[in-house]
Amino acid sequence: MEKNFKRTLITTALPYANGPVHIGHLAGVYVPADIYARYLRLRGREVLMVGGSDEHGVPITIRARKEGITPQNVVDRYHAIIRDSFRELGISFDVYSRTTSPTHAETASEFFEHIDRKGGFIKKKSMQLYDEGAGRFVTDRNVVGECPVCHAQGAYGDQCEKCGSSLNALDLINPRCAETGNVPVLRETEHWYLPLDRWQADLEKWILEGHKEWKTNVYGQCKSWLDLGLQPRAVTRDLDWGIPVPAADAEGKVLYVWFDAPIGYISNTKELLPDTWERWWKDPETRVINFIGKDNIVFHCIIFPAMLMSYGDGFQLPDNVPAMEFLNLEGDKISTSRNWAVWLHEYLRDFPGKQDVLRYVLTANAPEAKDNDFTWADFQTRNNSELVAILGNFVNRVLVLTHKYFGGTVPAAEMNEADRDALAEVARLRTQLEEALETFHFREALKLAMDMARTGNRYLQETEPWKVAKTDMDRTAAILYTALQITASLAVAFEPFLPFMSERLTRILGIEKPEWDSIGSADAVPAGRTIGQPELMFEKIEDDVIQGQLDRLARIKEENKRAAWKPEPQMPDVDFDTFCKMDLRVATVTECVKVPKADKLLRFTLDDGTGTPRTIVSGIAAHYQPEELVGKQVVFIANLPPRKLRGIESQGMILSAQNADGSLTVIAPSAPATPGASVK
Ligand code: B3M
Ligand code: ZN
Repeated sequence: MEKNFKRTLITTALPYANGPVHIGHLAGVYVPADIYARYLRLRGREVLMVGGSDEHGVPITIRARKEGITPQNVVDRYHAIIRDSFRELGISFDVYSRTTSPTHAETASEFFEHIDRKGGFIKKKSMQLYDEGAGRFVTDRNVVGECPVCHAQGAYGDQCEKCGSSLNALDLINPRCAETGNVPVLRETEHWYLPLDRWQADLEKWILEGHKEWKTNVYGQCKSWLDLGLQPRAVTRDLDWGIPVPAADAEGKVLYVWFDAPIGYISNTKELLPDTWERWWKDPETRVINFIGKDNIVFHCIIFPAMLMSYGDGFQLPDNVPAMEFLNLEGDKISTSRNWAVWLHEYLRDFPGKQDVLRYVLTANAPEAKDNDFTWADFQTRNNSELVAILGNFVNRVLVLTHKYFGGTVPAAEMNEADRDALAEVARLRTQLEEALETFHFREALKLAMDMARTGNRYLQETEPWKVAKTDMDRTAAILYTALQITASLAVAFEPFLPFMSERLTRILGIEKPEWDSIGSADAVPAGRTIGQPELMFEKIEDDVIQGQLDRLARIKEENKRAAWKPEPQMPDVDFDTFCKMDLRVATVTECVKVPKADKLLRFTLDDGTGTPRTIVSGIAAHYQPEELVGKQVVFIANLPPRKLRGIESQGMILSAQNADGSLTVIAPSAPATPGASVK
């Protein structure tokens, strides 16, 4: 298992170009993959990091139809946003392409044809739902109806969100097409299937015996799929958006998005390296690592490997698939459709120059072994009490003191045991850091890098150069020399995590090419070198900035509540006579005051046309100031038996509407009506 590989190919799940990327994508895939790629490069290893947008699939066509634009318009828009925001966050892709590229169409088609020629598919006829009005087959996601399991309404063709059951679209009761509302009919269709069952034994051997070192969540998911017994999976769809199936009798059919997307890793490598791409895919000395989220495990560990095996020709299977769990936001599941997310492009706009802070917080909270939560309060604390108070503080003190005592020139020094111990501690942490990174334990790795900064702070606290400088400049020189070496170690050790800080710090220290092995070394910054002016590496983030983000989320919650609101179900019928017994009338408010010691109650005095003022107590004080109602007209029920509320006799009930947000609106005639007029 422990093989000596020559090079590492890092692939990152291709995000769907039907929306921007958010912190969940970043924490689960792109930040850890980038840390790993940067680390390997620092160690001088041969690395390629491949990414790109996933531009096919049903959600893109739904979005396009909703907005009245073409699917190509949708993916053009989001591909640009995603690509640019990744770049700005410093995700160091060697290539970031897209699955609508010509190279990809060619590669994916050839992949299909090759397997087809080898007899690697089977063809099967089946009945599928068809929308005659729209003239197309309805995909499982696109049909809604009554759940056959729990009988909830609004279940999707592939899943009921009420009871969580996986469904077969054909089993839905009273199915309708979600977009058109049409009732679908059954129509026969024929598709290509990848017979996964043929690969069952090979996959078991490869994963269950060969990759016991995989993360427990990944290994466990694979095992349960394999234990269930693999079934043939359709790899084509009846759709008009996607790569046309390159075969006879395939009119109106495209490759299933999960067939074409992983091939995107290959196409994108090819696009970057048209002549040498095979080295990265077919050489057993290349180690392939797939960074993905947990919902993509089966596709990367079972289906794509079965595709690669079917193709043959030396394609290498991944050596590891370090899938992450999910990141939540303020206690709720991140959701693109509910806009419940921190979007990367918005973060970059709201926090210019703070890319490293986001990278830091997402790594410190990476959902490695279980789902985790991102909160703005934690974001602020980690910035203020870790980045500013520990790392920034150490670096700043060292740079400032070097300028203060030695005019910015690294002093020559005679190190003592304490100095050497401090550097030895940093070197020891480096070994642990390597171990953590090599095994994909990124949170632990970041903590170890932070421990190096803590070591630096402790060293300064113990040696107190600001005191020693009053009596012994030789000793001060040795302390600052040592502290500068630790600073150089930090600049390198943090490069995978905080590349922007690292870049500034190496520039200030005059380090041209950061090298991993220099961490803990005693001569990374030689005596006699003049270093740059001190700069603050991190700034405090104030409460009002955090509050602004929390307010935004609160607004989204409100909007979602409103959007999800549904009118109450209609009540059972009443006969007309019963209705006629209700005496509804109009009145003018002549007086309205708060009822003392009752938060909710207002006391109304009404002119109901009888000449005798009528008193009604109503529970709407939370929604109206009493003054604003005086002079207005209301509708009330006159013939309810009087009721005592807080000692006041209430003679009827004022009608109001209960809104989606829970507020109440008093019902009034649309134009002035005669006080006492009956409402018919
Ligand atoms: N676009 C699904 C996702 O974003 C899919 C990944 C493709 S990786 C080849 O979760
Ligand atoms: Zn159900």
